[in-house]
Amino acid sequence: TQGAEAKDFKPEFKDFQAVYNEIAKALQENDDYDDGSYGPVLVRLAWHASGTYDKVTGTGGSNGATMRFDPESSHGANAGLINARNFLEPIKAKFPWISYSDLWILGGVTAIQEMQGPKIPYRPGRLDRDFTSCTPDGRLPDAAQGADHVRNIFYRMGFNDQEIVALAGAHALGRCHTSNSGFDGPWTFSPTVMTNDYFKLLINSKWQWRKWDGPKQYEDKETKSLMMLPADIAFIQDKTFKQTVEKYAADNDVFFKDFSAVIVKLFELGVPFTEANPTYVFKTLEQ
Ligand code: CCH
Repeated sequence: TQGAEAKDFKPEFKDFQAVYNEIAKALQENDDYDDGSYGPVLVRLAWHASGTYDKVTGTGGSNGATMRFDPESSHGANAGLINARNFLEPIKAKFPWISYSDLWILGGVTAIQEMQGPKIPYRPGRLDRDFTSCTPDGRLPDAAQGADHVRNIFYRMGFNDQEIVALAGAHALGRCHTSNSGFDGPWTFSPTVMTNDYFKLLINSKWQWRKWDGPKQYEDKETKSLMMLPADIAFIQDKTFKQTVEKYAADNDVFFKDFSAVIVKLFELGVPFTEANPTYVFKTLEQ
């Protein structure tokens, strides 16, 4: 059934689990990328595909996978995500029945679970759209800005303050690349493992401006090997945000539970599911 065309094939749980397994195996096999994993960049692809959503107009969101096309593929915020899209191409070739938009989100779900994160329930049903559905530039957050900007961006998608902080915990993963954003470095010491370390470090480390030629960013005073963006430091400068940072720094289980719930919400923004779309919880490769 693997090679069947979309029109004559009704995929079930086992078919999506097979795609999950293939992504998970490719993550293991391609351990020469960045800090040893394509996981973080897959999470970022799923987030940038989803985070264009505008609740007022109902435009954007993960339904469509419009980042395949110009102008969205060339938006500054999406620099470097070609690596994630290319990583998933052989998976798409092996399972042609899955839409790009379902595949990109499954890539994010797989990456989070395989990097020891919480289970992320998944609903298929997204359909690909063409370039005419590309969203305008400027819908994703600008890392150089602070709490007001972050609120404006995420309120537009329909999130509240607690949900914004929970989502930001994804910065436990991955790093900034001067070639993509101009910023440089990882947020945590274990950028390929999902933890609440982002929150712990925000609270417990001393953050100072880094002295360098690049864009304004923070470094930890002690090791100078970690970074925070101005938009990250906003979460401890703003009293309301900071309370939630403290909650997640104190309890990884609470963070994992809230992170799972809010990333499911992110991944489903603007997706016209019907009653016929079941929710799947995938086994990790280890299980
Ligand atoms: Fe992020 N993020 N992000 N981010 N992000 C970057 C990298 C990752 C902001 C800015 C940046 C979320 C929210 C925000 C990831 C997940 C999420 C980079 C570096 C910048 C800049 C890109 C580069 O140079 O390659 C800002 C600003 C916000 C909010 O205000 C949310 C929400 C999520 C997911 C839920 C992940 C993962 C990465 C690492 C990517 C990699 O390639 O390692």
